[in-house]
Amino acid sequence: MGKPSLAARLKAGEFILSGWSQLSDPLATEAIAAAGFSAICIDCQHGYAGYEGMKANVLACAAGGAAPIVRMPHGDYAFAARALDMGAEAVIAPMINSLEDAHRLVEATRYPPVGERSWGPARMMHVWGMDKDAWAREGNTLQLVFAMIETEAAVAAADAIAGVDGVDGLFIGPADMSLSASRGGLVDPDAASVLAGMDAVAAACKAHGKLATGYAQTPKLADAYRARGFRLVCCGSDYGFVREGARAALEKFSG
Ligand code: 3PY
Ligand code: MG
Repeated sequence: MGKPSLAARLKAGEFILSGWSQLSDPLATEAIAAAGFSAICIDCQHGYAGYEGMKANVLACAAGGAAPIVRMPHGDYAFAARALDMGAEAVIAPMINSLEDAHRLVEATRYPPVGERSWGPARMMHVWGMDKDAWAREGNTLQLVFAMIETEAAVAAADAIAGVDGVDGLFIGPADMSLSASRGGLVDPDAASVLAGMDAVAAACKAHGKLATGYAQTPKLADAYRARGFRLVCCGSDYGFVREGARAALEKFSG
């Protein structure tokens, strides 16, 4: 791989805005990369990609020059390992609410001695130009693992989760975080509970030398993350881009 990895860019202090693939359309993913997003998250939890969609969109990221990130389906650790084997530079795991969840995640996604990820990196060795010994040494540091903090329980456990060896960072889900804090009363990514969750995650990541990251439904939220030292913010889905583009075109053409 000629370009610096996502891991290297983040560890060097770069702030990265990532796009978001919900539609599982490789052409849309490639277009988002061409527009300048240097990373794109393929959402396999609430987006429409299954395994084949994930595969096609990882390749589309490569074609468009963006780092592929995969949000795995909730609790599907086998899928996470397959996404890493396919070429995800980072995996985002939804609903990591406890130390036990974090250990389960690490077990599936990290090679020994950190975890128990099973060996099968044929494509990865090719992409990174490494032989098996080099990949066994480097794989755990070239591919990132993020634990999603998106419930009250997860916020309470954020410090413990950030302290787990093999977890590279925490990733906030503001919609679920506000839903959990309000006991189902509201979904408001800009809610005070989300800002408090951001502070807790920023402090936990700082204490353990990990990366604070998150999803931003609005530009205001992206700014709030950035002000707190978050380094990777996912925003702007393909679905939203199509809807907003269509709305703007209607306004323009209807005079
Ligand atoms: C949330 O806001 O809950 C998310 O999972 C972001 O996609
Ligand atoms: Mg969520």
